[in-house]
Amino acid sequence: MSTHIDTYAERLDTAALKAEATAQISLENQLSIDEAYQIQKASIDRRIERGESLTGYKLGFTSRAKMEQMGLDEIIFGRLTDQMDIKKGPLELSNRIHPRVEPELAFRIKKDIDKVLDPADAPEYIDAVCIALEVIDSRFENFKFDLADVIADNCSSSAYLLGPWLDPKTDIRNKQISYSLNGENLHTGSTDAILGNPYDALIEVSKMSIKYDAAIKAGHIILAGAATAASYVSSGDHLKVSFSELGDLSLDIK
Ligand code: OOG
Ligand code: MG
Repeated sequence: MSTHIDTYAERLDTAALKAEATAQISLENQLSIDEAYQIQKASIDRRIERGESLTGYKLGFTSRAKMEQMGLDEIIFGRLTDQMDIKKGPLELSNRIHPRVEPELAFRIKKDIDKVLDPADAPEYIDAVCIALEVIDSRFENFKFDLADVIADNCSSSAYLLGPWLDPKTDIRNKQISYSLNGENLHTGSTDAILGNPYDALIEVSKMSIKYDAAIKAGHIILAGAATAASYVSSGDHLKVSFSELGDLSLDIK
């Protein structure tokens, strides 16, 4: 593996470990998208060498709200580890830089995905679905990045919180989402804001998996991407997201 891949992987991994922002890589080096995914993989491999295990993958920029908020419009994918699962919370701020929280849906995968799925195949691969929150925490200064930067930085992944797993046949289409912080409504949206149909997240992640040789296995979790913009959180905040009949998720910020 070439050294600049390892050097940047170490730089991003260290920034996450120390909760200290680093300069955008794009200010000094225009990485290709392939190189950015190699850096992502190498930085997650460092976590795996420290004892974490891969729990699945996430998609990013699957809704217009997110594309507009971050100024990027290509779908990206990142890797999730067991250490990112914060169960019920609270969210610790001390080991993060400038976290933001966003509402998501998650799928649990029933059998290994070894091809690009089409919409008709998707149900066979879904073991369960749930409502979820994702905590993103760019390792770059001022939460600013270009496409290659954010991919190298594992798509800003920091933590996730999953609701109870629901029957895979649960209707997750077109459910109203309302996101409030300390009792004040910040964002509203719909589960269909994710790609126009959240099941399409499985199609997209299967394409990424084949293209970048990132095996999706039975039991893996897939985060479909945020349905609304993300919001910064600070110590003492109480966040609540309701997903209509699918339920509510709350998170305290410590
Ligand atoms: C990149 C990650 C995007 C999503 O759900 O769209 C993402 C970022 O916004 O920092 O996780
Ligand atoms: Mg997300």
